[in-house]
Order: sequence, then structure tokens, then C-alpha cells
Amino acid sequence: MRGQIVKISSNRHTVECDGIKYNTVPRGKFRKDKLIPKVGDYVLFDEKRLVIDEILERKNTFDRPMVSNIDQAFIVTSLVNPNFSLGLLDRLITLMELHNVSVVICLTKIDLVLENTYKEIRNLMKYYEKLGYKVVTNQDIDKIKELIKNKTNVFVGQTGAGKSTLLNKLNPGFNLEVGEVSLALGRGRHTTRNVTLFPFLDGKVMDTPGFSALDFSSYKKEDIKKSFREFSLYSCPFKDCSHTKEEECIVKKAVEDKEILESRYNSYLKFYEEGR
Ligand SMILES: Nc1nc2c(ncn2[C@@H]2O[C@H](COP(=O)(O)OP(=O)(O)OP(=O)(O)O)[C@@H](O)[C@H]2O)c(=O)[nH]1
Ligand SMILES: [Mg+2]
Ligand SMILES: [Zn+2]
Repeated sequence: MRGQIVKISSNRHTVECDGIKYNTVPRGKFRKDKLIPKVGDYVLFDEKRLVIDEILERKNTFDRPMVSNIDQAFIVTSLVNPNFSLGLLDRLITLMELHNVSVVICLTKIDLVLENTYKEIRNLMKYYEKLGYKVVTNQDIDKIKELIKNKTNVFVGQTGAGKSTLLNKLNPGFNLEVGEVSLALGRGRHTTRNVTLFPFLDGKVMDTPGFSALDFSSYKKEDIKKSFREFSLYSCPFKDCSHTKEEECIVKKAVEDKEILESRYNSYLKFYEEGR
């Protein structure tokens, strides 16, 4: 039978087919072939033996979070507690670009910051909107529902940012566990421990455990460069300009002229350095 993995908890792989859930395990051969089934994978499984025999072709796949076949990512970003970080936002956007996933930036905890702080961040977000990224807040429930429709959506972001809280607001039936953020540490313990996929509004949503450590050492520098959309507006005299150390780099000039956000460029330098 053909089904989709909707949850993985230790070696128990929950596969859904026609609304029925099966507790399966992957066939032994997967381990030898270093094949790791992930939530979102379409699989062929044997409903009698309860074994996954084959992982069907993926549209895309991630190691962190461990998910496959994603159309769109909601990058859940709190303004405080944990603190807002443009660097982390750029990191997650770049990761999604590298996997051809659309991006929606979702700001949370607006109620916990001063009006001016919110305005400042909203102003920064205009730059991201110009690049074509959608920006919403976790209060824009109708807008978010509209965006989710007919797509497979993953909710990602730092632990404590409010991913599970938002999903519960979209549909209290998800009944996801939500955690307190430790004030002393400024970051929460990981409340969500496993990726879970739910059907929702003719589409799908996935809650994921928060993460912040993520590097681009397994990605090509060239692809990292391409994932910075704003660079495509500039053509440097040197055709294969890396926009790092070259003289007469038009991108660097655009940063000086404040056409390109300096924090974006600094993120680029960091990610490019990490790439292979
Ligand atoms: N004031 C305020 N608190 C929020 C908001 N969104 C979430 N929270 C709180 O933030 C804490 C963490 O929320 P979670 O939804 O568990 O965060 P998470 O992103 O799922 O975290 P992990 O599962 O650990 O990755 C909870 O105490 C929520 O009530 C918000 O918009 N405003
Ligand atoms: Mg959570
Ligand atoms: Zn250049």
C-alpha cells in the first residue's frame, strides 16, 4: 500500500493511508543503504507485516528538521524570548531557498515588545517583502489559513518561538504540547520532540522541534550565492564574482549604498564561508 509517514518516534514510523494509521518499521535494508525515512515521505508499505518497503521519490528532503516533500515553510520568529535574530532568520530563509521551498515569515510575541521595537522590525521586514517573502504575524489567522491551503507546510524556528502555539490557534484539535520559555536562559527546553504531520485545509501542516544550530557545510557555495535573491539584480564585471573579496564588485557597492541590507550581506559572507 502507498501511504505517507506522519510521525516518527524512535523506531516507530506512523504511516497514514486513507485516514488509517499504521505503526510500521522500516525494512532492515534501509539502514545498510543509509536511507532514512522522514516525516512527509510517501512510502510503499506492507500492511500485514507493518514494514516500509520503499521510500518513493522525494520533491525535497531535509536533515534538519527531518522532513520531506515540503512546499512552503513558515519561519516562526519571535520578537523576544527568544530574541529576534536577523542572522537566524537569514539562515532559515537560505535553507528553504536551497530546497526550493516558499517562505512565509511569521512574527510572534509582538505583545511582549514596545511599539517602537515592533515598528523597527516591521520596517526591516519591508526589505524581505520586496524580495518576495510573505510576512505575517501569529495574529493573522485568516491570512495564514489562506496561505496554508493546498500545500504541505512546515513550521520551523527556534525553540520557544511559538510554533506549536500558533498551530493550536489555527486548529485547537491539534492539541499540541506547548512549553514555557525559561526566563533565566531566555530560551526554552525543547517542548516539541518529534515532527508531526497533520492534514489541514486540503493541505498539510508539520510541527517540528525547534533548532538553531544549522550550518551550510554540506551545501555548495555556488548554490548559497544563488539563494540570495537580491544579488540577481546586479551583474559584476567579473562573471563568476563571489561578491566577497573581488574588487569592483557591484554587490558590495550596493551594500555600501544601502540598497542591500548590511545584515543580509553579512549573513551571506558567513554562509558562503561555511559552504563547500
Ligand atoms: N506572549 C506571547 N507568548 C507566546 C506567543 N506565542 C507563543 N507564546 C508562548 O511561548 C511559549 C513557547 O511556545 P511554544 O508554542 O511551545 O513554542 P515552540 O516554538 O513550539 O517551541 P519548541 O516546541 O520547543 O520548538 C509558550 O509559553 C507560549 O504560550 C505570543 O505571541 N505571545
Ligand atoms: Mg513546539
Ligand atoms: Zn560581485
